[in-house]
Amino acid sequence: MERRDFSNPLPLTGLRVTDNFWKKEMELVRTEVIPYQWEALNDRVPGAAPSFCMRNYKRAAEIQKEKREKGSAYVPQTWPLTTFETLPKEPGRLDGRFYGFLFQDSDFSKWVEAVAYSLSQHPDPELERTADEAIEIVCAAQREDGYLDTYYLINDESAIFTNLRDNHELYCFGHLAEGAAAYYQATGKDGLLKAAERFASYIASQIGPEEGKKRGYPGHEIAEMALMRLYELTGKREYLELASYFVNERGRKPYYFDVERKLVCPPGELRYQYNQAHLPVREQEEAVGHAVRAVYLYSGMADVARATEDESLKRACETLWNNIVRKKLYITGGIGATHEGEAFSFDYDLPNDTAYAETCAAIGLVFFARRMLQLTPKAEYADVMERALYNGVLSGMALDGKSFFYVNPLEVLPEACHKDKRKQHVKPVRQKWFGCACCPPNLARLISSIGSYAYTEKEDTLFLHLYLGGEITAQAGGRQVRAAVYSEMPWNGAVSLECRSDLDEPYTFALRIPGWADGYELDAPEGTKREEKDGYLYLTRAWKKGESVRMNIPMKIRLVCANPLVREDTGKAAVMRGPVVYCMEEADNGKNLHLLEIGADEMHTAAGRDAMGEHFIGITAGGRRRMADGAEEEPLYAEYRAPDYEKAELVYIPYYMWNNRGEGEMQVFTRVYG
Ligand code: FUB
Ligand code: ZN
Repeated sequence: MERRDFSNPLPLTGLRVTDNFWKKEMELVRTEVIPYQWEALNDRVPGAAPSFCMRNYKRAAEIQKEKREKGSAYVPQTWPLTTFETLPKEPGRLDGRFYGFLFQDSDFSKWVEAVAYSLSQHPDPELERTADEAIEIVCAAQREDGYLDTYYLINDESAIFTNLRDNHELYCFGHLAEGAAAYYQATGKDGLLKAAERFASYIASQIGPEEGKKRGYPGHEIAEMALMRLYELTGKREYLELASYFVNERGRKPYYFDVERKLVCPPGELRYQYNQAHLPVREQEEAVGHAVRAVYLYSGMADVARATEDESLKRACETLWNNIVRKKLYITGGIGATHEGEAFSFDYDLPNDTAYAETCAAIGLVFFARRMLQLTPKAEYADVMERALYNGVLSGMALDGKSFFYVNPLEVLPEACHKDKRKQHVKPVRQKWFGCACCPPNLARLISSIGSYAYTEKEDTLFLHLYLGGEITAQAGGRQVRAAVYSEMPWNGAVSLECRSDLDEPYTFALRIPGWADGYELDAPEGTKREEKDGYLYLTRAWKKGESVRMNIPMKIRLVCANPLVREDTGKAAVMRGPVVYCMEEADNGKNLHLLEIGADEMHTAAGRDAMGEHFIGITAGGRRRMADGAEEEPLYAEYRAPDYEKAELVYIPYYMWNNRGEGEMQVFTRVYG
C-alpha cells in the first residue's frame, strides 16, 4: 500500500455545487431542516418531542459559572444516571437535572456541522451569528479540564467515564469534533475547535494503554473517525494515537466492558457483538451488531489504515465491506435488517416489511464507502455509496424537507404498522421529529456536504465518484486545477466535464464507470491518454482551458433480482434505472400491491413525470393482477388451481419519493413472471 495512491475529499470551500438534483436537496436542508432543527434544539416546536439540547448546555454552563464563583465552597448536586431518556414528570416543569436522551448533546454538534457546510456554499451572516451564539453557550458548559458532556456535567461528575459501553460520552465527543472541524473549515473560527481539542486531550489523559488510565474504548463508535479528522486538520499526533488505540484495543480480552462493570463472565463472543467489541477488529470477518455503530467503526478503521499505511487494518475493512455488500445490504443501500438492537441480521436475512435500515446506518455506509475509495479507487465502493445516497439515505426525508423516516422499509402495509407489534418500528408516514433525533441532523450534515463524497483528489488526479454538477478547484501538487461538471443524474447519463485551467503538465480526470452502466460513449480531445482500471476511466493530458470531455452512460430500465439465498425476495424483482431503485405505491396502483406481478418480457417504459411538486423519471411496467374478487367469501385454504389474472400497468416511482402523498401501501420487490 503506497501513500501516494490515497486520495482526499475536495475541501467544500473549493467547490460550488450547481447540480440540479443535489442543489435542491441542499436548499431544503438550508431553508427547512437547519432552521427547523434549531427550533427543535430549543424546544420551540409545538407538538414535537422536546430535545432539551440547548437547555442542557445552558444548565451545564450555569454549573460551571457557579463553580467558578464559589470555588472550593461549590457543592455539586447529583441526579441519578440510570435512565436512557429523562423526561420531566410534569410537562414543562423542569428541575436541575439533565433531560432528554443521554446523547442529546450530539444534536447540537450535527446541527452546527450542517450549518458549517451550508455556510461554505451559501454565506448567511444571520445563521452564522446564531451558530456563534450557540457555540458560546456550548463552550461555556465545558469544564476547565476540557471535559464536555452535559449528561455527566449536570447529573453526576463523579461517574464520568464509568460506563463507556452505554453512556455515549465518546460518541458526543466525536460529533462535537466533527462539527467543530467543519465550522472551523467553513468560517475560520476556532472557538468550537479549541473546545473539541481540549476535550480530546482530556480523553487522552484519562483513557489509553498507559498505567493509571482506563483501558477503554467507545461503546458507540465515531470518536475514531472524528479524531482522525482532528488529526488531519491540525497535524497533532496525539489524535492519531488515540484513534489508533481505540481501534486496536477494541475486542481485546479481558473485555473492557466487563472490566468497567467488574463482571466475571463466561467466555463467549456474543455479548459484545452489539458494540463490535467481541473480537479484535482485525479478526472480525462479519458485520455484526448495531449497524450505525458498525459502519462508524469501519470508517474510523479505514481512516487509521490510510494514515498509518496499515495493510492488515485495510484488509479487515475490505473483509467487512465484502460481508456487508455481498450478504447484508438492501437493494436501497439500507443496512441493519433487524430492529432488535437496530442491528445487522445474519447473512442473507433481508426482510422487506420488518426492515430496520435506519437512515443513519445508510449514511454511515456512505462514510465507509468514501473512505474505502480514498484507500483504493474502485468503482464498486462508489456504486454502493451512490446506491445508498439516491435511495436509502434520501428516503429518510420528505420531499418538502419537513418530515423524516428513521426506519426505511422496502414494503409497507399501513394496517400492519398500526396493528402488529412486530412492525411497530415501521412508521407508515414520516415523522416531524423524534425524541431520539439522530437521523434528521445526520441527513442534514451529509446532504450539505455531498461534494466531499462526489470528488476526491490526489496530487495528479481528480476522481469523479459521483456525477455531481459543480465548479471545482482541485489542488494538484501546488497548482490549482479548475473544472466544471454538468450532469443530469440520476435521470440522465449524459455527463460533461470542462477544464477551466491551462495546465503545462499532464493531469488526470478519473471518471467512474458506474456498475449499472451497460457501456458508455466518450468524446475526449484528441491525444488524451485513456486507461480503464477498477471501474474508473483515467483521462490524462496537459489540459487546456475550455477543453472538455463528454460521456454518455445509457440508462436502461433493469429488473433486478436478489441472490437466491435471500428468502424474502424469491421469485421477485425490483425495478431500477441508473442508480435509482423504484417502488410501487397504493396512490398509483390501488390496494393489495402483493397481487400485482411484473412481466419480465413485457414492455417497460421510462418517461418524465410531474407529481408531488417534482419532475422525475417515472416508470410504467407491463404486468398483471391476480384476480381476487370475492376472495373474502372463499375459504382460507382450497385445492390448488392456476390463478386468474388480468392485465395491469404497474406504475413505479423512485423509492426515495415514497410516502409523499399520505399513508398507503408501498412495495419495492414484486413477483415476476416470464
Ligand atoms: O445511540 C445514538 C444513536 O441513536 C444511534 O446511532 C442510533 O442508532 C440511535 O439508536
Ligand atoms: Zn438515526
